[in-house]
Order: sequence, then structure tokens, then C-alpha cells
Amino acid sequence: MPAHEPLRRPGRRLLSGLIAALVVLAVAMIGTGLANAAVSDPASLVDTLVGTSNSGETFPGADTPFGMVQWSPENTRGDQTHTVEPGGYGFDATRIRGFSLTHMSGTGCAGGYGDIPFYPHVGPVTSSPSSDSSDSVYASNFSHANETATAGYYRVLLNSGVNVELSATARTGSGRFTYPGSGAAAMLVRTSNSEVGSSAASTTIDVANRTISGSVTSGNFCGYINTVDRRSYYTLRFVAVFDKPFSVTGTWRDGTVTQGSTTSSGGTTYGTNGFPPAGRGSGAFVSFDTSAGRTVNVRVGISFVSNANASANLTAENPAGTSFDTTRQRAHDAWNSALGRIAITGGTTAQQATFYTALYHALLHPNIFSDVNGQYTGMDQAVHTVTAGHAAQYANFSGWDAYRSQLALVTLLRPDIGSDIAQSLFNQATQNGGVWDRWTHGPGGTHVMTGDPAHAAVPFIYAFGGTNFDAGPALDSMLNSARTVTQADLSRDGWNVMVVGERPSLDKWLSLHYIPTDGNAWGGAGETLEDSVADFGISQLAQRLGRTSVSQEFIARAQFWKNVWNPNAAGGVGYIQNRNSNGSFASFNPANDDGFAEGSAAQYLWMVPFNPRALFDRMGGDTTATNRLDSFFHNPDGSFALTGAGGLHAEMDNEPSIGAAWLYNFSGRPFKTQDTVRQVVNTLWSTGPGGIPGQDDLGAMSAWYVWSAMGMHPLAPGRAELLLASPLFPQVVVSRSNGTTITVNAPAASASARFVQSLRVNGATSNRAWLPESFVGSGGTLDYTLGTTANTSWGAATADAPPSFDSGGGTGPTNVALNRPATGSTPCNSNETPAKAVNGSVSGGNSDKWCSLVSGTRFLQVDLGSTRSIVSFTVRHAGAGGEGTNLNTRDFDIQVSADGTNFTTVARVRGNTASVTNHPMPASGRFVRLNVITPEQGTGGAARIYEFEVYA
Ligand SMILES: [Ca+2]
Ligand SMILES: [Ca+2]
Repeated sequence: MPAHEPLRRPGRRLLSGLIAALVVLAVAMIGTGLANAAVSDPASLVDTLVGTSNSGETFPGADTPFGMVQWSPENTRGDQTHTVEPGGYGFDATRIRGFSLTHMSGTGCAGGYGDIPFYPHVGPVTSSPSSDSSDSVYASNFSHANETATAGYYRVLLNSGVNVELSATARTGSGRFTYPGSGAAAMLVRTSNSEVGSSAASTTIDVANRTISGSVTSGNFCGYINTVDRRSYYTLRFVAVFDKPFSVTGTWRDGTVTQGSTTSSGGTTYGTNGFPPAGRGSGAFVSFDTSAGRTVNVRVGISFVSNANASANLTAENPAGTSFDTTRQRAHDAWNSALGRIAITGGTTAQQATFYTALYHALLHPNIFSDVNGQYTGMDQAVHTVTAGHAAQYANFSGWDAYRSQLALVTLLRPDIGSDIAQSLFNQATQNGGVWDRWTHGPGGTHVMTGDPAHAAVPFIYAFGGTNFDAGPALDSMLNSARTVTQADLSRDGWNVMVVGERPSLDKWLSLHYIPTDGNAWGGAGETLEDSVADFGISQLAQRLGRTSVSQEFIARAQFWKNVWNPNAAGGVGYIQNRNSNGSFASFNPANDDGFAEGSAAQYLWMVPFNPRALFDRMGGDTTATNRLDSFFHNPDGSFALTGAGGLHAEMDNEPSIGAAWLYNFSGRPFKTQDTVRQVVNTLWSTGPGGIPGQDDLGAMSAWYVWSAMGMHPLAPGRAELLLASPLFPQVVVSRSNGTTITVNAPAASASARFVQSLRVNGATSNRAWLPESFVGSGGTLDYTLGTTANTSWGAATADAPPSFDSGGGTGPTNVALNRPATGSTPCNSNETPAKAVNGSVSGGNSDKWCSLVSGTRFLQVDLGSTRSIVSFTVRHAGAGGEGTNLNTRDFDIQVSADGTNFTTVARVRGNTASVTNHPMPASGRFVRLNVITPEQGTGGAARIYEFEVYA
């Protein structure tokens, strides 16, 4: 990154350069005295083929840290309309139909990006490449023996005889194509052939300037699943400048080839099922005049704004005269700078390669999305400019994955980039009507997966020191979307994978305090856990910004997960369980995924990262929780069950399970976390194409590995405490870009020495399997003594457990109006008194309400007994008690008072039609009053309030 980032303040670059020089010097000094020196060239250890089989879905091509360009192969199994794998590359599919400029690493669905495939063809182009739907003509086999794949450089010798070399800067690619000794040296630019197709494409050949330029309009991420995402939302522009003149030009559209043509246009469309139909699309081709040699170099700039910006990016980062080898070296250097922020010493070469390849994958996304001039296309599809103080706008936020630990890792290493990512997320929301979309692809919101991950991610970045963004306004925006029910929240469009609301069924969250079975989320119980995490994040950011009442409101909401805990589930074992709107629990099998996304109830059980204490207490205490973790991670015979062992066991290859391995630290058995984490590190992660156990999810899984290999993991989104296990390497030195350093010494570390015997933190003995936030903030040194047998007493004391974050009383907000003295306007009759509105019931028939027929404003008042810090109000109207919804209160105010005389209005509702209304409103008072102004949907009629609830 450092080589090509714009707008960096010179002083900071100088400082970081100085630090890097000192690190190198220190390493050199250590190297003279010890057998083991820190890895000096981590980029050379990166194998970008890791994860290209076994469903890792990574891509092996060339790029730079967080780069806009990822120039990488598009493999084929004989079907041009479907990418072989979402990363464009399957290790077993040894045939290539192009090298495209953009990719996403480890994503699911049917891929995305894969824009502008270049294909070097030997021979004349006489038939349409778009008609070659089985990739039998314009594609070539290759052998892995003829392939080189490392950080910033990719090479393959195609069986056609063309040697292909690719490298990249942040916003440009460099290609070197060496054609065989005979046959036409042609280049196809398959402009329309993005991985999931395109709605528009255009290509222009400029013979005089040896340039091919154009654009493709695409999107369609997961669009085959649901029409909600079967649409375009980005246009990528490119300008490719070659170093050899063109001897032949031509273009094609669909089945028609036009020799000599220099322009074409036409997308593939997304067909009738979200995939591009066979035979559609457009592009251009040239053949090179190879009289001066058979090697052709190309430099290509891209932009998501304009062709002028693509040219400007090329001029700035990869100007005429820049040799391929220069670009390759700069990419290598950029990776060494990024990877070198974690310097490891010792371990085996395979462990080092696994570690740095994981770190590489964790630093690919999100991607720089702004051009060198600062312009970028926003979620409103308008052109914006990066604001002062920020280096870049970022895109491609795989929220459900990235929030768990990847963005914390990025921010640990580069607080400046973390800040830019947080600002980018806020910018996206602002440009998206205030909606923080959970999975953004370029300038498009795809809503894929569950929860509200940005609300966890932004506070997480802040906690790790990424504070240089508009945090206050961002919090206000988050509060708005977390409190205000939108039409999208009430919609089921896109269900289940890409439901359109930022907070699906937020109305239920605010009234029921959980997301029910019949809500709009992909899994009510899972969404309840996700929303709890999101609200916890908000509470932490609010606290750090001094917004105490907001923090209290949201720490209380974060405990709503307790409402889906069913102590009677599975015969009294107790689980987080899908719950119906009426309060009953749905049918249940802990091994299946009813109510959860991509995981079973047994796997999601542990997903309360900020409050394991309360979860364990519900289970019956630490011993029970430990036993349940043991049976989760083990087969009945005691062997580990880490993946593929069924729904009752962990799936350490997917996000819902991965945090659970750290939870023994909360139950007084940190040695079991050390054992389990190390087992995953040793057995599920390795070198080679199968080295990543599941989809890498834009680096989220690799980030878990990096943290775990360092023997640490963030406690929960929104916090910067670190949970501790045992480090894999004898030494790990983290050099944060803000100048602080974390040093981890574990001289006895080895694959088998997985147990902590003792620990010193900054020289002082510590019996805690966790570190306070100040350690990340100030840096420091850990000195571990490791061994091959467990020290079961280290970290075992209850007083030494990591913190859990509950709301004040530990039970979440409660209805403090329940059964309190109530007064009000004259009742309709003696059975419908004010007391009926605070009796905690709506199911007692038509008389379970306060009713009043007096003219003018009717009031209902409750004395809470003492001044309370109120979080929210809930009013249950006629419909909630079984009467017609036409009798629901239309217009009403809610007021609070300290003395029962002077009231302040805190909620003003007009035009309500709902049977249950919730009013999250921090307020303080002893007396609360409901003023009914228009009691029914029609004129006249009686006030009918079945319940008036006040949560504090
Ligand atoms: Ca996953
Ligand atoms: Ca009642």
C-alpha cells in the first residue's frame, strides 16, 4: 500500500519509513546473534494458490494490499456462462479463458466482478468469442507445473504456448505476454464477460495510440438466488495501453464478428435465471505486429468513475516507460511493507508460509475504490470526492464476515486504514439514504446475509484506535437506523439470503424484544443474536463518545438475546431457540438450522461474544458450560470434531462457530481454548490449494487464523480486550502504524507446546487469559512459558475471567410500570380501569384494558414510585387485545414528569395504525403519562389501551 496511496501526509510516510528501517536494523542485529531471525521477506512466503481448492474460493492473481485491481485467471470447465468458482479459479479446472482485472477472495454465491477478461490467443479470430459458449476455441489448458503464484505476481505458461505474466499497482495492472514463435499473436478483450454477466459493455480500439478502452456495467452478486440482486450497480472503465502496434483489429457482438471494426457494444444480460445466456456479449480483438519481438507488454488502468480517471490512475501509478519488472518489484515491496507489520521468528517454513498467506488474504479487502484524484462513485451512483484527512474510499464490505475479527486486525496494523474504512462505511450509508447495507459490492448494496454488521464493525474499528472519522455523525446515523422502522424493514423482499431491510422486522425487535419466527429476517433466533451484537457495538461507541444514555439504551437492547434463550429446550438442556410472535417457542432440534443462517442451533448457541457470563449462568454455570463446549468440539470418543461432524458439533470452517473456541477462557478452563484453537490452527489450515477449510469470505477466515496463530483474539466487536491462547511462534512482533509495538515472546513455542504454563505482561506475572484494552492502545510485551501439558490452574480463578458486558441489573430492561398505581380519565365502566393497562396482560378479553369515552384528550398516568432512567415505551392498542385494528389509537403523546405536575412530551405519534407501538426514547422521570388525542382510526370513539409499558 505505501507505494501508491494518495494524499498521505509526507511526515507520516517519512516516520513509517524510519520505523521500518529501524525494524530492519533490529532484525539484522538479532540475526547476527541467533539461529532464528525474524522473517525478512514475508511476501516471498505467500502462496496465492492456497485456498483455490477445498472451497476456499480464493484467487491466485496479482494485486497489492486492498488494491482496486486483482488481475487473475478465469478458469473454465467448458461453460462460459458460469464461473468455475466464485474466485474465478478452481485448482482442478486447468483451462483458462481469460485474465480479468477484478476479483473477490473467498466469496460465495456465483462469484462477482471478474471484469474485463483479457485472453491472449494464438491464431486468427474468425468466430465470435461470445459464441464459444463451451470455451473450446478461445481458451487454453495449462499445467500447474507451469504456474507461479505469489504476492503481487502471477505467471502461467498456457499450453497454447503463450507465457502470461501479471502484476499490479493499486489501480493498474501490468501484463507481459510472450507469444510462441509462430501464429498470429492476438489479444481478446472480452469486455462483457464479467463472472456473472453484464447489462452493458462497450469497447473502442485506438490504433494510433495502441490503446483499447471501454467499460462494463455489472453487479448481479447472488442475483441468481433472488431478483432483488439481479441488477447492475457499477460501471468499471478501463484503458489498456500496449507496447506493440496492432496489425489486425476487429470486434464482435453476440454471434457476429466484424473484421476491421474498432468499436462494439452490448452486455450479456442476466438471462432469465441470473446467469448470462450463452452466445451474448461483445468485445474487441487485435493482433500484434510482432516484427520487433514476440513479447507484448500492456499497462491497464481502471476506474469506477470515468475513462479519464482510468487514464489518470495509469499515468500516476504506472506511467509510460514503467517496466513490468519494476511494477512487479513495487508490488512485492508493497506486500512486504504490509505483511512486515507482523514479524514472526521461528516455526517451520510451512507454518511461516501458512501464516503470511493468511495475513495476505486478510489484507485484500475491502478495496480502495477512489481514484488517484480522490473521486469515487457513491452508493447514490453520483461522483463524490474523498474528504480531507482520508487517503481513500473503500468498497466491498462482506459485513457478516468482516465484523467478527478482520476489521479489528486491519485496524490493529493500520489504524489509519481502519479509520478510512469506517469513514467509507459511513459515507456509504449517507449516500444510501441512511441505510448501512450489510454486504456492499462496489457502490451497490446487496443486503446479503444477516444482522446489521456495520453497527458492530464501526465501533470495533474505533475500539482498536481507528478513530479518525466522523464518529459522532456516524453514531447518529446508526441510531436512526436502529430506532426507526422503515418500509424496507417491514418487507420480506429478498428473503431469505438478501432481505432488503437493514434491520429486518425492527418493529418486532422494538416491541417483542426479539426477532420472531415469522419475522422478515433469515432466521429469527440468529437475527436476534446478530442484532444483539450490533446493538452492543452501538452501546460501546456511544460510551466512548460520552453519550451515556444512548449507551445505556443500547447495552440494554444488546441483552435481548436472553429472550430467545429457552431453558426447556431439548428436554431442559437449554438453547437459543427460534421463538414465535406469541411468545411460544418453535419446534426444535439443536442439530438443524431452523431460525439460523448457515449454522445450527448448537453452533449459534455460543454467539454471545460480549456476555458469555450470562449465557453460562443460564446453562447452569461454568462446569456445565465447559461440558457443553467439550461435547461441541469433540466426538463421543474424545477426538476433536472441528468440521463435518454434524449439526451438534463445531464447523470451524464457517463464521458462526469460530468464536466459540475462545469461550473456555470465560469458564475457567483457558487450557481448553489453548488446546482447541491450536488444534484448528494445526489441522484445518496449511500450505497448498486445500489450505483454507472453507470460503475465506474476503479474508475473514484468514483473519481468524492470523489472530489465533498469534495466540490472541478480540473479545467482542466494539471492544479491544484480547482473549489469549498460546502463540504458534517463538516470537511475534506487531508494529502498528501509529508507532506502538506489541511483542510476544514464547521461546518454547512449537506445534506440540500448546499449553500456557505462565505469562508475564510487561514483566509482571499475570494469571489472566486476557488483556485489557490498554494493551492494544499502548502496546507492550508478553512473555509466555509454554509446555506440552496443561496448567489447569492458570486463568482458572473466577476473578481472573475476562469481562462480560451485561446491562445494569443483568436481566435487560424491565417493564417498571407493571402493576404500578395508575390513574386516568373516567373509565367506560368499572371493569376497564387504568389499572387494567398496567396489569401485564392483553389476553384477558375485551375488559383487559383501560377504556375512556370522555371528550377531548384522555389521559392515563402511572407512578413508577421513583425516578427511573427510561429506555423505551411500548403501547398495546385495541388490536393487541383482539379487538378490531380500526380501534387502534390514532394520535397520542407520551410524557414524563419528575413531580406529577410538570410534564415533558417525549414521544408524539400521529396517524398510527399499528396494534403495538414501541417508542425507544431515553427519558428520566417518576410519572409517565399517555395522552390519547384521537382514540380510533375514525372520528370519535373510546380510548382503548390494553397495556402501557415503560422499560428501564
Ligand atoms: Ca463462511
Ligand atoms: Ca392489560
